[in-house]
This record gives sequence, C-alpha cells and structure tokens, in this order.
Amino acid sequence: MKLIYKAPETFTKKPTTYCPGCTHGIAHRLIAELLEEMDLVKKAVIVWPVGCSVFGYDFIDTDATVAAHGRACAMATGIKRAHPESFVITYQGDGDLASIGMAETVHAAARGELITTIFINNGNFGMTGGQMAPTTLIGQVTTTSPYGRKPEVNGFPIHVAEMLATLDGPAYIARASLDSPQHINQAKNFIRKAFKAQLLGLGYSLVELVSTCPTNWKMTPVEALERVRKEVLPVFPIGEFRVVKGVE
Ligand SMILES: Cc1ncc(C[n+]2csc(CCOP(=O)(O)OP(=O)(O)O)c2C)c(N)n1
Ligand code: SF4
Repeated sequence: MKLIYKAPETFTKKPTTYCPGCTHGIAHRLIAELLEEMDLVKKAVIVWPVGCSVFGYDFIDTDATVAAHGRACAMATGIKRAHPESFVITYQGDGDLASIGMAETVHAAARGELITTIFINNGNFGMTGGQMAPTTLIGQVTTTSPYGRKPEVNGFPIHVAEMLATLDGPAYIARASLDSPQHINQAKNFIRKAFKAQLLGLGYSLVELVSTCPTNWKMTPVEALERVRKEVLPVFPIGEFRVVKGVE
C-alpha cells in the first residue's frame, strides 16, 4: 500500500493530553513537519507557555523550555541573543500571549527580535476552565462572561495580528485557520514564511492560528469547526498582514 502520510519523526510516541477535536495537535504537526523539511530540528529551541500546550515539550522532541505566564517572548529574546545560531520559537495561547503576556509580545515585536511566535487563538483560557480571553467574541458565553461578552463591560476583542502589523519591527505577521485541509495547508505556508523571516534575519515573525476548544465551547469537534467558519473567521479574517521584502 502506498504511504500517503506519516507522523513527523520529531513527534514523540507519548499519548496526547489534548481533548478530542482540539486543534493544538494540528499546530504541533505543522511546526514539526516544517522543522524537519527546513532542517531546523537540531537548531530549534521552543519556548512553551502556560496553558493546555504547556506539555508540548512532551510531544515535539527539540530543545525546549517553559516560560511563566506570558513571558515566552522575553525568555525567547534572551535565548536568541545569547545563542544567535539557535532557531527560537514561542508557542502561546491567547490567555498567555494576549492577556498577561501582551507587553512582552508587543515589545519583542517592536524590537524586531529574531524569534517566531505561533499564537493559538481559541477564544478562551482553555486549561483553567474557559474564562474570557482578549480574543473572546462579543456575545460569547464563557465562565467569566456568563451573559455573553459585552463591549461596555469587557471591551472588544483584540486583533493581535493586525495590531502587531502596525509596528516596524516585525518582518512577517499573518493569521491562518485550522478548520479545514485547505486552511491547514495555507497555515503551513504562512508558518514557513515566518520561519524564513527569522532565518534571513529580517525581524520578528508571528502566525496567529484560529483554533478550537470544543471542551470549553461545550461543542462536539464538528460543531466547533463549524463555529470557527460561521462565527470566528468573520471577526478574525485570515490573511497576511505584514510581509517585508525578502520574506515573500
Ligand atoms: C503566573 C500564572 N498565572 C496564572 C496561571 C494559571 N493559568 C494556567 S493556564 C492559564 C490559561 C491559559 O490559557 P491560554 O493561554 O488561552 O491557553 P489554552 O489553555 O487555551 O491553550 C492560566 C491562567 C499560571 N499558570 N501562572
Ligand atoms: S481545554 Fe480546550 S484548548 Fe485545552 S486541550 Fe481541551 S480543547 Fe484543547
């Protein structure tokens, strides 16, 4: 039989800790495939966050560390400056990156640090029980917005990719979605460009990945993917928001 797919070699054989239908695992696969295709496995240092993906170091076998809540970009900055030959990635959820870690992220981007961030936008704090995140949609019910997010009380969702694209430091900023095979292929292309931005020394790069959290959304995996298409993508459109010369 013809082999059409096999798991990346960099994946460990450990059983996943993600819920059924969670797209964190797809994001992991794209990163591992690209590290292999671009011959970066030995140079890679991944800074994992707090949140459901904190155990990412158990699933992707590279050098790695874990940053306290939101501090991944600060830690990655230190690693990259001390070891410029390393290929440094931060992997962060929206609670981690856009809530308590927003300052670190914005300033690392503004400084044009030569690191790459993979940003998982699943609209809530997954690990701690589904609290409202900066990316929670207007009207969305979470454990801390039981009547739905209200702009007058909770403010508006933050569009991280668009916001960072206004800065001069980033070389590549894009948003993709993990809801369908076509979008997953596009996400891989965007992450490849983000990696290229770091390899060419052009500046900070970030790919936001619109993701699911079926458990806290209280949906089946299929309903969660449908919600991404119907409700999330109209608010968080996919596309490239900043591409400096050389990355394309
Ligand atoms: C300093 C600190 N404050 C709070 C927490 C609790 N905490 C752990 S995970 C998490 C939320 C993570 O949510 P997100 O970044 O959206 O990732 P997800 O679980 O959705 O993948 C929080 C608040 C912590 N671990 N450390
Ligand atoms: S709680 Fe949500 S983000 Fe965390 S593993 Fe489950 S589905 Fe994924």
